[in-house]
Amino acid sequence: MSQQQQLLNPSSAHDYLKEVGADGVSIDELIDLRNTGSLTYDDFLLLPGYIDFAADEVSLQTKLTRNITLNAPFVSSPMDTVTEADMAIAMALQGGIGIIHNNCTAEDQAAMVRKVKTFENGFIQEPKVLSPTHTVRDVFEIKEKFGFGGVPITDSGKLGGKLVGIVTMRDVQFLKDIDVPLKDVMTTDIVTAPSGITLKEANDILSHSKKGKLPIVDQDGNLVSLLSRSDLLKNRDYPLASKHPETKQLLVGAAIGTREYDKERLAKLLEAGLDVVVLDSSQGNSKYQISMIKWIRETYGNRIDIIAGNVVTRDQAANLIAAGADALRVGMASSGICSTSIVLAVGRAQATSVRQVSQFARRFGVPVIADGGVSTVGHISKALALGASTVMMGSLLAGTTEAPGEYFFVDGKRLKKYRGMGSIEAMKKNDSKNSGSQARYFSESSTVKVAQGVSGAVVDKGPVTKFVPYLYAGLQHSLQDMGIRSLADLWPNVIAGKVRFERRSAAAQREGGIYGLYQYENRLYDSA
Ligand code: CPR
Repeated sequence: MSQQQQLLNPSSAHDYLKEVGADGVSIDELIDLRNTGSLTYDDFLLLPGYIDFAADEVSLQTKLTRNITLNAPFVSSPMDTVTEADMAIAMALQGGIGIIHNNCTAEDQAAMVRKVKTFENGFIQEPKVLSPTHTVRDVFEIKEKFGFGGVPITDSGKLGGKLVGIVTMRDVQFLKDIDVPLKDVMTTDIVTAPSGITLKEANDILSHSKKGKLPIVDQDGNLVSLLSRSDLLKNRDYPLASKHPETKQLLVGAAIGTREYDKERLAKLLEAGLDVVVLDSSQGNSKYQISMIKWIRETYGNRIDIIAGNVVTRDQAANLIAAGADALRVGMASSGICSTSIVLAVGRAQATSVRQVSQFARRFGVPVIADGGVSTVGHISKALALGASTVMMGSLLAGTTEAPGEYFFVDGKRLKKYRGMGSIEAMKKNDSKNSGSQARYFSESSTVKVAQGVSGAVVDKGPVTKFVPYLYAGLQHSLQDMGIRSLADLWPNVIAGKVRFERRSAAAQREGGIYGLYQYENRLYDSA
C-alpha cells in the first residue's frame, strides 16, 4: 500500500525549506576538483534568488587593483587588435579601463598613453590643421575626406603651432580660384578659449559667439584643441568615467615585459602619465616577473599599481602575491584565438582557474582579473561570482569601431582583424627585440617560433560606446536575477553559500541555446 505524504500548512514553507536545505550547490560543491575535474563557464549556471529592487539600482563598482576602484568591471586586453588609445578612452569613459599593448616601440606606446591622459570629453584633440601657405584646395580636400567645414590655421600648419586664423566654408564657398593661399581668405578675428577650460564653459562661449568652431589655445596662443558647434548636441556626459581622483584625467593601463629594456619603457610610460602597469606574460610565475615586481617597487614605491600574471593556480599566485603584486590576471588557454593547451599541453579551464586563484588571492586583498574566454554577458557574471573583481576581454571588444585596424569585407560581411599575441603574425609584426609580443611567449631568441595562437577576423560590432552600456545593463539584470544588489555584495553571498550554483549536462547546455526555429535574428541590444 502506497503511503501518502501528509500535506503541510503553506505558512510553514520556510520551516520546511530549512529542513530540506537550500536548492542547488555552494561554490565549494561546484568546484570540486577531485570529483568533477576542471570546469569552464558553460558547465554551470547560477540559480535565481529573490528580487526586491530594480536592475538599474545595481552598483557595479569594483576593484581593479588594491588601490584602483572602477565603476564597471570591464578591462580591455593589451592586444594589438584590441587596445590602443581610442579603445582605452572609450573604456575609461564608461567606467572600465583599457590596457595599451606593447607590440610597438616604447615611444609609440607612451604617445598612446599620453593621448588618453590628455583626452577631454567633447574637445577635438587632433583637429586637422593647415598653414597660411596652404591653399583653398586643401580646405576642400579636408571637407571631402573628413567632412570638416572649418579648419584652424597655425603658423606651422600643425597642432601646437601659433593660431593665426581660421577658414570656414563661408570664407571659401564662392571662390573661383581655389589655388589662392589661405592667408588671403582666412578670418583672423577669432574667438578662442584658454586651455584648462571646462567643457561646460567652452560650450557657453560657443553658444554666445555664434561661431561654428572654438579653438582652444595655451597662454602663448598655441593651438591645443578645438570645439565644434556641431558636436555640442552630441556631447554626452559619462557619469561612470574612470578618473584620477586629483587630476581628473582618465585612467589608463599599459603592458610591459620583464626584460631590462622594459625598465626604460616603463619610465617613458610613467612620464606620459600611466596609472597601472600590466606585466604581460602568458605564464607569469617566473623569476623574471618576481624580480620585475620587486624592482618596480624599489624604484617607484607606491607610485604605480602592478598587475602580475597570467596565473591559473594558487601555487603560481602565491609567488606573485608575496613579491608584491597589486592584482593578478588569471587565464591560460581559455581564449578563442589561443592554441596553448593544444600545442603545449599546459593550461586550465577558466571557471576553475578563476575560482582557485580568487579564493586564495582574496585572503590577501589582491583582486583578480578574469582574462579570456568571455563571449557573453553571462560569462562575465559567472567570472565575478567565482571571485574575480573584473574581467578582461579581447575577442568581445575586437571588431568594434574603437579597436585598431581597418574594416574589410568578406562575402558581404564587414570584418576587422583579431589575432592572438602569440600568433606568428603578431610575433613577426615588429621584429625589433624590444616589442612585447615575442617576449610574452619567451620567443625572442628562439630560432623556431612556436605559435600559441591564431590570426583571424571578427564581425563589426559597432562602437564600444554602445556595446559597453549593453554589457553594463546586462550584468545589472544578471545580478538582479541572483537577488544581489551590488558587486560588492556578490562575493560575501557566494562564500556564505547563499548564491547557489548548478552544473549542467551537455543536454542542458543544448537546451539553454536557441533551437527549434527555422531561422532567427540574434540582435544583442537595442539602444536609444
Ligand atoms: P579573449 O577575450 O579573446 O577570449 O581572450 C583574450 C586574452 O587571451 C588576452 O587578454 C590574453 O591573455 C590571451 N591571449 C592573447 N593572445 C593569445 C595567444 Cl596567441 N595564446 C593564448 N592566449 C592569448
